[in-house]
Amino acid sequence: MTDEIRYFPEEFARRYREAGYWTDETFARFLTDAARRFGDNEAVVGADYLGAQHRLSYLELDERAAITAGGLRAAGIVAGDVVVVQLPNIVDYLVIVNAIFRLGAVPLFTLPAHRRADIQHFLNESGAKGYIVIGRHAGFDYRGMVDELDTEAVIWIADAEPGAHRSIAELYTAEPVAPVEVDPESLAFLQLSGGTTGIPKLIPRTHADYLYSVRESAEICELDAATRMLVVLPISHNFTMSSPGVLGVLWAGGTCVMCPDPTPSTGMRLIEVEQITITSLVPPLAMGWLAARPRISADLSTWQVLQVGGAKFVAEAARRIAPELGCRLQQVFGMAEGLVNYTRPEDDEETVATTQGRPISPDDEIRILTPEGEPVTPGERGVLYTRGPYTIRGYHNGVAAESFTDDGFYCTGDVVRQLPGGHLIVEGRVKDQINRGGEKISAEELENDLVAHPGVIDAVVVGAPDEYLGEQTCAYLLTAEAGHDLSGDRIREFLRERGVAEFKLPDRIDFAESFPATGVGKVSRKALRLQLASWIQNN
Ligand code: OOB
Repeated sequence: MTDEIRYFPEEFARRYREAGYWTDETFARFLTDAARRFGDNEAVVGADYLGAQHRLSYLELDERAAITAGGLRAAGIVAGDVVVVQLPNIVDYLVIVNAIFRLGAVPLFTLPAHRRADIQHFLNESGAKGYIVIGRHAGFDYRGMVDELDTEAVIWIADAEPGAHRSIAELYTAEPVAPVEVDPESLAFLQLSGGTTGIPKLIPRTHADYLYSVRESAEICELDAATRMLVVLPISHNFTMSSPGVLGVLWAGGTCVMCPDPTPSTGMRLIEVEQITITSLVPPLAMGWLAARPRISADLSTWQVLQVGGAKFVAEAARRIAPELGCRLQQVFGMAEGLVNYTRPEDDEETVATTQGRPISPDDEIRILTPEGEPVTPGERGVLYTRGPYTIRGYHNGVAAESFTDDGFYCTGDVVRQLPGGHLIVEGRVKDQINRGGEKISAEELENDLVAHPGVIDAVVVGAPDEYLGEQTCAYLLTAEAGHDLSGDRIREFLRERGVAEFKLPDRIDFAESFPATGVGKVSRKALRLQLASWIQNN
């Protein structure tokens, strides 16, 4: 199947090709090319879906991906087909995703934390032909969830009950297949947007645009064949995937070490045992690791870099990283839609502690605008708009077109200011999203789920400051008068039954008799936020 959609206007595509940003490289060949260059180097270390430990070389990983691709093809998966992937950080993740790529098929990366409502939406919205999911992980049984899905997609459950579903073991015994030829400017995979609207959006990334960001990220972060990355955050997240992430490591010939859980004790033990050089964390985890360091006796002397991103890392915590953990900090401010900023190895300590970095590419165009859409005076704060060689021009199926300007800039919804050297400081945001320690929650989506309860007349969701998470999620509910015995716990239970993921459940639920209104009669989220902030301070 050929992919007729052009993801960038030709004028820009030509420019990015001529600048050498976009090449003929594709994800179909990615691992095979790496195996040719790095053969017997260790590519991945970690557990498989049954808990058995593995150390796979580049050649072994590529061979497994070739066989798995054969299994997918035998089941009818062909180029252009979408396959939803929901796996934790296990070695199978890299085998399966590279197998999908090899066929020119299109993985859709979901998080292990997603639940039925999200997965159903992703299956529908992408027209997926396959869904590959772990059976049981972190106390949750995905098999029960799978049985409630309404889909025609072929489903593979990692450790399926015999007879009930296909197991991924079936994929591991086929005839190997060679990588197919695909257009480098066609769709490579679908990534998920953190979400600001009522429905989670799918982000179409092409081979050429994404590989450019992977190669440059690996260069900026100085990865090479000696790199040993501890993979703590879910691989499906753009940060862990490509900033520089597992793809950056595989491009550079290094080793990805899968971390089974994000606790500081597990992480630091693995840093010592596996001689880790780099890892990445969201701010709450970085704070947790700082707090735990004194009581963990681990030799962390190989550890060179800790990347922190996904949410604002406060300068006070940033300054503690080098003295207390013994490694260098790198701040990362990125988005699955494209633009990624890094502080650089050559930046001075103050820049690393107080900024969120500068863009990857000289052709990342940055506009910082006032609410009226005028450019701010340089150095002043405003809303960040961006366009460039790896930033999307639209969402999958054309949804939320209002997030893009007529001339193709993506409105990030982040409020930033830019220093003369190009570094950005994230100051806040205008989008209707809660950033709960790096996990993004759309206020509108959650409000829609809340008003689905028969006892709820209206709902407003806002973020409130939280010392650990940065923000917590608070829901205000206007309730019907009688007949419903409501409590926060009952509401949470209702959301769970609807298939809403645990990380989206409100931390606080308040029942209100009315909502403060703005002058134009809309609910004032600002007033609610202030009310909450003062409540939190006094409790
Ligand atoms: C990363 O990607 P997403 O798509 O989950 O979320 C993007 C949003 C940004 O628009 C911004 O609001 C926030 O997350 N964000 C940060 C930040 N990094 C991301 N806000 C403040 N400081 C930071 N350092 O979160 C993501 C993607 C690639 C690399 C790193 C993070």
